[in-house]
Amino acid sequence: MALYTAVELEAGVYAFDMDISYNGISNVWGEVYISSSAPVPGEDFFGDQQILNVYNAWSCSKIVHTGKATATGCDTQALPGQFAVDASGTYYLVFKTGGNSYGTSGIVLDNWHLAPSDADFSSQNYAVSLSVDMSSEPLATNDTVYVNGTKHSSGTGGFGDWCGNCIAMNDDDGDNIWRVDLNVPSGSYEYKFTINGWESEESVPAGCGVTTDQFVNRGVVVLADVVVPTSEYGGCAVQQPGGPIDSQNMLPYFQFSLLCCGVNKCRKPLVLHVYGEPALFEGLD
Ligand SMILES: [Ca+2]
Repeated sequence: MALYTAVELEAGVYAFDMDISYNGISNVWGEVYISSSAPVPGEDFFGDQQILNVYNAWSCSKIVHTGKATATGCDTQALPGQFAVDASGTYYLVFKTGGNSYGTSGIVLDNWHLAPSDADFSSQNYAVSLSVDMSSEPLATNDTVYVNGTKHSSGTGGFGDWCGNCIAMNDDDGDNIWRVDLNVPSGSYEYKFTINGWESEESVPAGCGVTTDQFVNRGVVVLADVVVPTSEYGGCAVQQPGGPIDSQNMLPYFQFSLLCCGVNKCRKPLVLHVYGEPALFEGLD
């Protein structure tokens, strides 16, 4: 399930945090996203950027926590909860969770807080790991899979400026998962996977792509080292490990008191949505 709210943001850098407590969780994950598109009821949601890995029973063993969501220790980014948006507009702040056991007291969220940050993402390079599953795409012996994408906004670096055969991937172990590790300046990029330069290219599904003019590409915002989940060639990433949101899998208990924002750059929302069901939190302030 997920909870979300709309916020108006100017281009800039922001820090998100909230209070959270849980006790004895198992087989459960919780993540926070920011996205320029709203969640659609009944569909899974991936957002433009994951901004915080709050808890994850598979990759983070901490099962008891009371305090800031950025302090669970489960997010390995340099600046957990911090992110940048490069255009002003309406964004959706989404908390998404799923799994088996929410512990003895449920998971209590409180004091959602989003404020401008003075973190400087402007001049750093980060590692980006990309991978694509070619199992469903027949390849000849000498075929090579490439990444083709945008250059950095400064004009240099990035995803190869759609050059064809600049960024080759490899499948040395022959398991049909092609990988490449890039080192790129922070920023927003679009890209897609191709075969033998531009000999053929995948069609990225609109549901997990970024549409620019008539083109649908994959998108990634690089503000920290990032491992992009493996997608099928021409497909969307498989959500790991939580799987699609299960509407039956509801948290036993939620408590909110406040979502506040920094001066001038965003405003308090009046409505919190439970995955498209706003009435539950109407009038929250
Ligand atoms: Ca491989």
